[in-house]
Amino acid sequence: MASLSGAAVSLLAIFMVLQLSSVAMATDYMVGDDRGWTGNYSYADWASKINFVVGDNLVFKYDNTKHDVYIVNGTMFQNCTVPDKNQVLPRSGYNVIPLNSPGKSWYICGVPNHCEKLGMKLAVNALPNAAPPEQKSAASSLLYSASLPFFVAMLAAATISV
Ligand SMILES: *[C@@H]1O[C@H](CO)[C@@H](O)[C@H](O)[C@H]1NC(C)=O
Ligand SMILES: *[C@@H]1O[C@H](CO)[C@@H](O)[C@H](O)[C@H]1NC(C)=O
Ligand SMILES: *[C@@H]1O[C@H](CO)[C@@H](O)[C@H](O)[C@H]1NC(C)=O
Ligand SMILES: [Cu+2]
Repeated sequence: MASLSGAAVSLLAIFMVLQLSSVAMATDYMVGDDRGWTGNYSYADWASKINFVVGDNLVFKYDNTKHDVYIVNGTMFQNCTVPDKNQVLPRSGYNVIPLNSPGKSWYICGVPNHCEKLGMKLAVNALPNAAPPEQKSAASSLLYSASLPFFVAMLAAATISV
């Protein structure tokens, strides 16, 4: 009957969501929120309110006629040392940087004085993902395959009764 196959479809939808949820945990963080990547803003304060996790993305949104983004190391961050120009991220005004590994990473603006005078410097500490993605997806696919015979039976019942 219609309601039976409807229930089967909802069940399938639920399990698809369960499957997806193991990869949908990553968060995109707009650096500086509505201000974006600009001068006279405390990126230390901004970062201190967020628990970054491996898999999250940093999104740098900026006026590309005024600013740029470099990935640096801790020493260069502290000294506002700008790397070689060829290391600048594509000056598109919108750079998405995945936090691929746990630990600290550092970002500065390379325009003269913007790092040291305007505070355009960001340090982020990414925590390891609580459960490794492969563990989570293994658990949900186990759930999925365990429920599959049930789902097939419901679908068969629905088809037969039409
Ligand atoms: C930032 O602050 C400095 C000093 O207060 C000021 O001269 C400058 O115009 C400001 N820059 C921006 C982009 O707001
Ligand atoms: C940071 O990078 C500079 C330039 O590449 C290098 O000389 C320095 O040793 C690095 N420092 C750390 C702590 O990795
Ligand atoms: C960073 O600054 C410190 C102290 O001001 C200085 O001793 C050091 O040489 C600087 N390092 C770099 C890589 O510029
Ligand atoms: Cu800048």
